[in-house]
Amino acid sequence: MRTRVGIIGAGPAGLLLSHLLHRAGVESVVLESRDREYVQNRQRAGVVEHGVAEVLRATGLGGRMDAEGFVHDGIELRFDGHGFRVDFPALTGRNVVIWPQTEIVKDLIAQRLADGGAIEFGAKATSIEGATTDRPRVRFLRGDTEEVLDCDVVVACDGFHGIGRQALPEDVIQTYDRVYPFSWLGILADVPPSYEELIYANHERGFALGSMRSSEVSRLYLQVPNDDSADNWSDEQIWDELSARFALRDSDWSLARGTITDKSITPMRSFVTEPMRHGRLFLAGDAAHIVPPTGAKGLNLAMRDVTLLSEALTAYFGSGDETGLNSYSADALRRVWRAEHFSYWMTTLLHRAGDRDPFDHKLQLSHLHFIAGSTAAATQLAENYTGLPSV
Ligand code: FAS
Ligand code: PHB
Repeated sequence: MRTRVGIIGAGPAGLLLSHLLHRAGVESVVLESRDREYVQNRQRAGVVEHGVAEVLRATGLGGRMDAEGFVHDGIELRFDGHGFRVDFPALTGRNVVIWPQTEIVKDLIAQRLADGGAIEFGAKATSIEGATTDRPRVRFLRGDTEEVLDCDVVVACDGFHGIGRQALPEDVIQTYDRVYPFSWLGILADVPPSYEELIYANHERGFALGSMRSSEVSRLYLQVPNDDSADNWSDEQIWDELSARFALRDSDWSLARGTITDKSITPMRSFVTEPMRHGRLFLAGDAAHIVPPTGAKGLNLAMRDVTLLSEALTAYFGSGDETGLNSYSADALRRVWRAEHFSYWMTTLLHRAGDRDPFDHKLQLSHLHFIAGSTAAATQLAENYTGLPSV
C-alpha cells in the first residue's frame, strides 16, 4: 500500500486529521487495530470546547452535534455545602457543547467512508521505519499477515498505549510524567440528569462530577483510591456516595437515581512527550500527551493538534512550504502545556490528596471561595475551560 499521509489510529485525532486532509485534497490511509464497533462505542469524553465545536461545524460535522448536543453556558462548583456557577459567556463570550466523543467518532467514520476514505480496521501497526528518510513506512498486521504502508509522512494518532512514541530515539525523546494518588470511578445511568449544567464537587469525602450523555442518560464520576475496583461498589453505595458529595446546605435539591449500565475506573495521569515530531513522523493527541480529565481537555487537545497539523501538511503538499511542519511541535506544545497546567490545577483544586491533609483541604476551600467572589479568578477558570482561542 502507498499513500501521502499514513495515520495510525482511528480515534478522534486520526479520524479528524484524515477528514481535514481529505477536504484539502491530501490523500491519507488510517490504520486502526480494533474493529469499527469497538472504536465507536468506547466511552470517553463528553465536553467539546468552543473552538473545537467551531471546527466541527466548519468542516461539515456539526449537524448532529447542534441538533442533539447541549450548549452549556457554565458549570457549577460545589464546596462547603454551597454551589457557585461559573458563567462562561459573561466572563469570556464563549461556551462549550456537551457532545459525547462516541458520537464524534461515529460521525467522523461515517463521513470518511462516505467520502471514500481509507480506514483499515483490524490493522495493527507494529513498527514505523525510515522516519528520518523521505519514504517512511509503517508495518502492520492484518490478522497474521504482515503488510506495509509506504508514505510521505506518518502521523501517530495511536493514543497513550500506541507505538508512535517508541519510534523517537532515546537521545531525542523527552517525557514528563505525573501520576495522581487517586482515580475516577465513572458510571453511565439511565436516569435524567438532576442538573442543567455539569457539577464539579470538592467534598471532604472526595471529588465528584455530574455530567450527562443525553436528556435521559447521566454520566457521573467519583474520586476513588488507585487500588479500588468497580466491583467493590454496589449501585446503592455509588448513589449514596454521589449524593453525599453533591449535598447542598439549605436546599431541597437531591440526586435522582436510576439503573447503572456501565461502571469503569479511569486512572489520573499527566504526561507529555517532547518533541511531537521526528523527521517525517508526527505525534498527535494522546500519542503525545494525556491529562487528568478534570479539565475536559484530552479530546479537545487531540482535535486541536490535528487541526494545526492538517494546515501544515496542506501547505507542504500544496506548495512545498515546510514552515508549519517545522513549527508544529513548538506550536502544539504551547497549547499542550497550557492544558496540562489547567488540568493539573482543576484536579488538585477539587480532589482530596492521597494523605487527605486537612490543611490542604482548607486551602482548596479558600481558593474556591475566592473564585466565587472574584471575577478575575472565575475568568481564569472560564477562559481555560472553554478553550483559549490561541496560545
Ligand atoms: P485515542 O486513544 O482515542 O485513539 C487511539 C486509537 O489508536 C485507538 O482507536 C486505538 O485502538 C488505536 N491504536 C492504538 N495502537 C494502535 C496500533 N498499534 N495500530 C493501529 N491502531 C492503534 N478526555 C476528556 O476530555 N474527558 C473525559 O472525560 C475523558 N475520559 C477518558 C476516559 C478514558 C478511559 C480514557 C482512556 C481517556 C479519556 N479522556 C477524556 C481522554 C480521551 O478522550 C482522549 O483524549 C482522546 O480519546 C484522545 O484521542 P486520540 O488521540 O485519538 O487517542
Ligand atoms: C464527561 O462527560 O465524561 C466529562 C465531562 C467533564 C469532564 C470530564 C468528563 O471534566
